[in-house]
Amino acid sequence: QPIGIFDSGIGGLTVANAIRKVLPKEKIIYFGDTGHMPYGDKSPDAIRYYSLKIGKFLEEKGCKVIVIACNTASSLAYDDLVQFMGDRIPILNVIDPVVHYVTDDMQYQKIGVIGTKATISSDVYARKLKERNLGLQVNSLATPLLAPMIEEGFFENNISHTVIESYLSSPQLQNIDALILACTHYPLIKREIESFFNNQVDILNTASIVADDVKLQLEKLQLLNNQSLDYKDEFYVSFKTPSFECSTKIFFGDQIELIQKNIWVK
Ligand code: DGN
Repeated sequence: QPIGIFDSGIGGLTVANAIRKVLPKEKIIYFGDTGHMPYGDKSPDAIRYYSLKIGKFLEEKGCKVIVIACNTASSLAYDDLVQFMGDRIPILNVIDPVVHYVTDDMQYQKIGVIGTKATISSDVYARKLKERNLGLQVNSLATPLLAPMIEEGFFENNISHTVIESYLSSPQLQNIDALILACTHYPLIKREIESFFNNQVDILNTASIVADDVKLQLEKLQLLNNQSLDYKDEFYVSFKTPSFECSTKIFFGDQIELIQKNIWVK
């Protein structure tokens, strides 16, 4: 049975890629809701509706677990997915593993969080972090330009340097010990962020933290695939363009074939 992974678009491929590295024997079915992205500016109800439809699609595809590889959907739709289908299929989000990682490491006192408007206004990171460590100072900042900028291929160039510098110079992010990249697009600008902080701040690569946790959860649930099977991963999008297909290379490492799938009308 495959692992189902979904995101608002192709940014979640950074998580799919990290999962593929730690679990090379697992088949992946990915759904990117490119027809509705960006989720970061949508209403909470819309994000919940899209996420539930995608969850149902992945369940019908026979997935043994669903990984919400999108911070925005994890912030707003995780509880709904658990409520509507959690008794049939385990649901994993990208926030809890990072919260555990940060709070198990007691050296941090002041943490920064950057993500989409929807993720930051949900305040879910600050709430979950403080539930586990009341003394932790959490400063969040919405950085809505970053995901579209990366998706357009603007990273490691003058434009991305300027945008990143302008956001990270914000007073909220001064004197932090670590920064959570609370958007699945951001691993691509990790190096630029590290150099902005002169490598003095831990920039948390959430994709690899999530992938390690997925492995742990599958072990616990005894759902790991131990045989070497001949399988082919499947990548679906709700709207396909040549530019999306091209961009898969920057997020996944390899350029992959995308299949357009309408899951909204039956
Ligand atoms: N990939 C989404 C996330 O992690 O929040 C953000 C992309 C978007 O919808 N702008």
